[in-house]
Amino acid sequence: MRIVVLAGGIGGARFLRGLRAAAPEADITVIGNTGDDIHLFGLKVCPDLDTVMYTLGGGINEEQGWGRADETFHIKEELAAYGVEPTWFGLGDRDFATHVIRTQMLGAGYPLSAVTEALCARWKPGVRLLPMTDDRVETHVAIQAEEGTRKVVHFQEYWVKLRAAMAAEAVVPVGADQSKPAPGVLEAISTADVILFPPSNPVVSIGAILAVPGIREAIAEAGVPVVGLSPIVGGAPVRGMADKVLAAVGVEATAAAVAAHYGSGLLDGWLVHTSDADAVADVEAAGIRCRAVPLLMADLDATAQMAREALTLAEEARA
Ligand code: FO1
Repeated sequence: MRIVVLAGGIGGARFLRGLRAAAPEADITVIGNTGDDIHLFGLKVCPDLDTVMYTLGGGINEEQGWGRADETFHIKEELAAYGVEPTWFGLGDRDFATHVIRTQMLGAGYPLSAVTEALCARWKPGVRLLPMTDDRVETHVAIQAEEGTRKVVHFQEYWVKLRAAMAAEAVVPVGADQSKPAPGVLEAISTADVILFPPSNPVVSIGAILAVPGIREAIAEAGVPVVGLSPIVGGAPVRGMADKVLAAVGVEATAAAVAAHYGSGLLDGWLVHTSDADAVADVEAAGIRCRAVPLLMADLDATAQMAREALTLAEEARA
């Protein structure tokens, strides 16, 4: 079975570990979000691609959900000693090697998709990891500055430095509208047997991927079941601060509202957590099959069970 998964960072990567366990025979292609990418110290950092690669490749810092295990931060400390900014983004020594090689290969003319393939040759994630595009896309966030004027900051500054402490007035994947799907992306979608939206951030992760012209249309026209899993449980994100960016796009932080945001034009099925069973009727009324199942990725078995539920709902929607 060919499965295509649109994935962001931590939530998407953890879900993929469960999916691999639930469907070991499946051929899984991940379309990874690159809107979180940031250029630091002359290096290109791809947080969501690296989180998927490290998580599935066994190198992730498990508690954090990002960055490498067994990390040290000598380079970061030395840069800070020189007074170089930013100091608020925790790049570890092991992680720096990934960004050095990526930047070196990009500088030699390799597209991001080829770089990602080369990095995955080491990590062997057990899935095909494709960036959503080879073109530069970086999500920026408009916030209310002190003196009541608006300021635009890079998504990572909003997320990591500012901890999303203030409302996001607008979230823009800069460059998306001029970008093209990376090689293999549209082909993977058109040959998929099922397409999954894991519990990634609906705005800055799944939303950024859908903002690449051609991807949303390809999914809508794929003619195969598209099933998503709610990242919102009981009116709040299970992890992260998705509610902050959902508000920026006028979407209420509820399981039903996120399903409606994706729309029945995209989604055939939607899983909500058992505590949100009262949302099932609303989602079904929107023309999307819905089921309430446990959606907390407490461990591999729980996550694998979620993946099985998603694949089962997809088969019901296919019929
Ligand atoms: N997240 C943080 O909250 N603090 C950090 O210092 C931080 C550093 C970092 C370095 C590399 C990387 O790949 C990810 C990193 N993240 C950090 C997570 C990152 O902001 C998020 O994973 C995504 O961008 C959102 O999904």
